[in-house]
Amino acid sequence: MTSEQLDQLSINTIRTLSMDAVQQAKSGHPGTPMALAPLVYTIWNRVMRFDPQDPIWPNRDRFVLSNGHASMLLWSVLHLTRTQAVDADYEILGQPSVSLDDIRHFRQLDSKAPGHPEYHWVSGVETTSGPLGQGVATSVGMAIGQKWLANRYNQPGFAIFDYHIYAVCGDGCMMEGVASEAASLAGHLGLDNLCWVYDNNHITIEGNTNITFTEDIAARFLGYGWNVLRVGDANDIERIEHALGVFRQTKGRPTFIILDSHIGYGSPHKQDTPEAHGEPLGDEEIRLTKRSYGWPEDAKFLVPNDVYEHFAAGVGARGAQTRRQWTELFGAYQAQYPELATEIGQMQRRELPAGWDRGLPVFPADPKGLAGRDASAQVLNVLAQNIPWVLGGSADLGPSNRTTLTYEGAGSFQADSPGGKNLHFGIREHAMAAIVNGLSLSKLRPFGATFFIFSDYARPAIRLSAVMELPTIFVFTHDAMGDGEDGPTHQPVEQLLSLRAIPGLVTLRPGDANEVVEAYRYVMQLRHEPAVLALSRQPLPTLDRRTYAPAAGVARGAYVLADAPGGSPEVILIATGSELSLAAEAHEKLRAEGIHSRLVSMPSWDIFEHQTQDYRDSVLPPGVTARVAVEQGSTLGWERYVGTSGHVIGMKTFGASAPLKELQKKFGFEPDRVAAVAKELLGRK
Ligand SMILES: Cc1ncc(C[n+]2csc(CCOP(=O)(O)OP(=O)(O)O)c2C)c(N)n1
Ligand SMILES: [Mg+2]
Repeated sequence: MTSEQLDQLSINTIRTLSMDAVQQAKSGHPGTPMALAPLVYTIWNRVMRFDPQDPIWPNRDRFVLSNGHASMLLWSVLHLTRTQAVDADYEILGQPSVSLDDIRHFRQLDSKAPGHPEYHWVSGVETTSGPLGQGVATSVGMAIGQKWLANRYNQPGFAIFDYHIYAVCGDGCMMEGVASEAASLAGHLGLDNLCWVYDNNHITIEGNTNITFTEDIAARFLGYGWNVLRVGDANDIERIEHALGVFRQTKGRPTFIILDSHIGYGSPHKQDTPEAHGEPLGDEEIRLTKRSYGWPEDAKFLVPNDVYEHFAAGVGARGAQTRRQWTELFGAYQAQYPELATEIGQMQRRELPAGWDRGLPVFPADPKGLAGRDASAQVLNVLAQNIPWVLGGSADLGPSNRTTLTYEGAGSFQADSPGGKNLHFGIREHAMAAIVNGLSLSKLRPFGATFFIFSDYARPAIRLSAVMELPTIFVFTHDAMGDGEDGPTHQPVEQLLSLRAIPGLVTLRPGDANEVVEAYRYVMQLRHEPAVLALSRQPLPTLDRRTYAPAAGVARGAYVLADAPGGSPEVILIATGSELSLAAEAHEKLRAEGIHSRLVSMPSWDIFEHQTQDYRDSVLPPGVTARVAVEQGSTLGWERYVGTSGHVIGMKTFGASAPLKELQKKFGFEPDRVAAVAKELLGRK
């Protein structure tokens, strides 16, 4: 067979596997894999430095399929390249990442060929995608990550990190705002390690894009400062390879390749139709399409042996060689730069360096206290110095969030200063969270920040953080009505509840400066869970830990801060964040009146839910049903802890624009009210 014939055979294998898998599953998206098989073939077999034997080799090129519905592209190449499976401890398991049997069970329970690309479920998937726009936005984080890693770790003669990031996207990704936010920042930062290929097929679900999407996309990306290329025929693999070569030569800006394609390519009745997007072709149409490819019409899930060999000779051989060279290089690097090499190893395994928590502040009791955001600033500055790969920033609210790293040498990340640890995301919350995901996928330890209310703008990417089990950190300040005069648009109500509802996401709302320290201490040790810190804008009294229990209790999600005599309360007060000191005052008032109350600080439902039943019962004894929860957020959900005979002092409406003191009065966040509610529950006046 000539090499052209082998190319074609490989491309048609991807196409027919995709068609067969979708048909078998009676669900999925055949048309785009049929159209983009030549592109994905070219990227993988001709260009990418990726070793199927070690899919987590740190200097591999990254491939992101942002139009995740075309997942059969990924399952096909992972299978055909015989990419190996890796487990959560980064051990290579000696079995394929995606077997032919997985492909036969496309979209079925337990198959390694699920509906959309799932990081953490299938080795070789670099990021979870499916919500359109997320993949490309995440790829910008990967590109920032590569630049930062190269700046810190590359040394003369040692290009330890010089990989590229390729992302494929469709009309949907290009319409989503998050992609625009991310592309704008990528252009500003001149990320020349990043290449997006846009599948310009003029088709989305509702029909031709002339009903929705008629902008001049080339002009748009030129406007962002990208290098814009066009390949007019998605079947022309030489042109595709050439364009990818131009990308690698281009310095100082990212590359955008517009690829004109035909969805459902080769299908006599479905090509260029929206039906090809998301419906099985049907047995008869599959036969006709296979005929048009010159493929055996009745063969199903056919992989000619030559195709495995062709991939082994292409990406397999190139990947093995580049990884071998890199491994040798890294050996010499270890000898010459042992500390840097150790850092790389720790980072790759998501470990913390020795002494990572050295110098974390301990705050003395102080009735005037400190704002959550100010305590956080001190902690972040310590952590970022102790852990070289902690970096992050805010969506233009650094001065308000207090997330700017201010120590000598922290620096700002810009095109000409890629070693900076302060990232400036601009007013782009959604892209910020996706970029934070991309940085975390690059094994850095990133944080992103904004006002808590605007977590809504970042939420889809925070959710993906949890889906992917990434240890990202989101620092959200102005977590309640503390920004009083700004009014209801800026006062979170349902945000705490909505984030608590995301499985696997650890949401923490610390109640004083020492709880902020302990919250960070807990979060830093997470390896597979993202975390949200909801912090106050206004000062909160720093509790006197000689009379109250130590803040280390934060690590259990909730703990008894102060108790009734003999540890047998008649009423329990539960509070979080800025309401903790208020509940503490109420507790003192009740005590002065001879009422036996227990004060519980509950900075995190999520962590508390993971404690043993014994521990949970020791904090909230089932026999004590008079319970009051106080939190400046939606009351919804607190029934879980106060039960049917308890009471929640929270928000049932939006807030209002006024000074905080007046808002606290209007909405009932006052010690007297808390004490009064407790007494009412006990039937006392
Ligand atoms: C954020 C988001 N909105 C909606 C969808 C549902 N959806 C999946 S594919 C698709 C159409 C995508 O069109 P395009 O990107 O052009 O893909 P093509 O059919 O050309 O492959 C839509 C609306 C989604 N996956 N993500
Ligand atoms: Mg399209």
